[in-house]
Amino acid sequence: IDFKDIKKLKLEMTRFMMAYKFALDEMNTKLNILKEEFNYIHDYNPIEHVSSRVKSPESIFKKILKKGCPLSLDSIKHNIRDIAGLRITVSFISDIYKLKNMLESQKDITIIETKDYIKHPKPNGYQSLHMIIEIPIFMSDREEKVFVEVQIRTIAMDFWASLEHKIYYKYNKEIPENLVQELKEAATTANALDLKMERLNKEILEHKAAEQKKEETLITI
Ligand code: 0O2
Repeated sequence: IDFKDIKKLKLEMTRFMMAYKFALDEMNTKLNILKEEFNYIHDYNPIEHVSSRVKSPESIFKKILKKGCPLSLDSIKHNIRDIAGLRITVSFISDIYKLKNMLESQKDITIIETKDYIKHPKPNGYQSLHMIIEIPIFMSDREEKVFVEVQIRTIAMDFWASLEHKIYYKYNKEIPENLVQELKEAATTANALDLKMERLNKEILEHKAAEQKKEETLITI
């Protein structure tokens, strides 16, 4: 290959990857707006934590080869939909669906696919809501549509997933059967905790609303 070709390819690749970084910047801004506005209107913030990452070129190449798809930027753009990844941790299961609806109703976001691993957990116990969305990025000379993978989960689900991820790699993707079983039990426990916290929160909110109503009646009297 000519040196010029390598230089051209490198420039193309950098430009290609930039679009995904911009997509994440855009999504982070959207989430910050939701966070601030939600806090203002409802006096509470459902978003606990947001993290994002752009997949490394090495992982992109590995994935495209594993999928058996052509090795070109065009093919990567269409076939690898998690180059830009966003993970949102929220307080309660109901917040997951609230956030999903909020994102779905934004006009510039197109929902490509939704996988609900909360209603249908993976056999190992994994729970989260996954969405592949598409958003437009406006650059100096063009508009580009970019896929972003959004994972929304509770703190308990995130706690489970990060430990399971570590174990998965520690055992080189072959977790011993007893650990598989225990992890599944831990996922059930995490779900029970989520349900309990949701119920407690509901009780607290109802109590708060009742107190407020009492106060309002007193004021009008
Ligand atoms: P990493 O290192 O987190 O990026 P895909 O492989 O994405 O084309 P798939 O497998 O159908 O298609 O995607 P899915 O089910 O939406 O899951 C993709 C991502 O969800 C994974 O990315 C993980 O981040 C997370 N995930 C899915 N299943 C599990 C699980 O059992 N345990 C944990 N801890 N995380 C999970 P990557 O690229 O596999 O990994």
